[in-house]
Amino acid sequence: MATSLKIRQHIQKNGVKVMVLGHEQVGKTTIINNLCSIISDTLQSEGDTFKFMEASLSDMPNLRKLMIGTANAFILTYAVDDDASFDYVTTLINDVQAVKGKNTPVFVVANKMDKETTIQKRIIADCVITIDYECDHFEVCANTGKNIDSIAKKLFDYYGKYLLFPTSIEEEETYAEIEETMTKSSKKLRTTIREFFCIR
Ligand SMILES: Nc1nc2c(ncn2[C@@H]2O[C@H](COP(=O)(O)OP(=O)(O)OP(=O)(O)O)[C@@H](O)[C@H]2O)c(=O)[nH]1
Ligand SMILES: [Mg+2]
Repeated sequence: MATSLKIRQHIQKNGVKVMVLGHEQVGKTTIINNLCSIISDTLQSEGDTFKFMEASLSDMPNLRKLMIGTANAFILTYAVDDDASFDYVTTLINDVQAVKGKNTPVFVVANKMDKETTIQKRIIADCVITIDYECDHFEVCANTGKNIDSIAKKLFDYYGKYLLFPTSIEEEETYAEIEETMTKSSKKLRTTIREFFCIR
């Protein structure tokens, strides 16, 4: 089946599972609460199209890998006043990419932008995340909700199209696939008949 159609069916059935990971106390729950209210305002429904799961899991690498396998998108959070939480995010990126490959959406979120940090630190963090790891990087303040909407927008960029009706390209792909399947099965039927009647 065409890949985009498969993704659509999976998402319409199961929703988009977004895993929010990071060190303890970096603001994961506050970010999720902000995202849920933005998403329910945007979609005008309380439905669970986007399902957020939160985990710290610093000490349970096997469980972390198991949970990573079930998610569709990742929000990896650190706090700008906690250097260890940034280092942990880089470990998480490696874990996510090892399990899900490089095409899974990974959004790295620098939270607590209201706290003190330097411009050098911000630039280095941005280069590491966007250039070395090729992930999206957002600077937010979950306490005030500042810039959380850009994370929501990015989630919609990736998965919004699967919540709408199929595009004409997807429909064409499906028809082409049905035709191909029919051609294959009619060939198989012809061969079976020929074999049955010993026709060469
Ligand atoms: N200054 C500041 N504090 C924040 C911000 N976001 C969250 N906090 C505070 O950080 C603390 C932890 O926030 P949570 O959202 O519970 O963090 P968490 O990562 O879910 O924490 P655990 O689940 O316990 O690991 C709370 O006291 C929040 O008020 C922020 O943008 N700025
Ligand atoms: Mg929490």
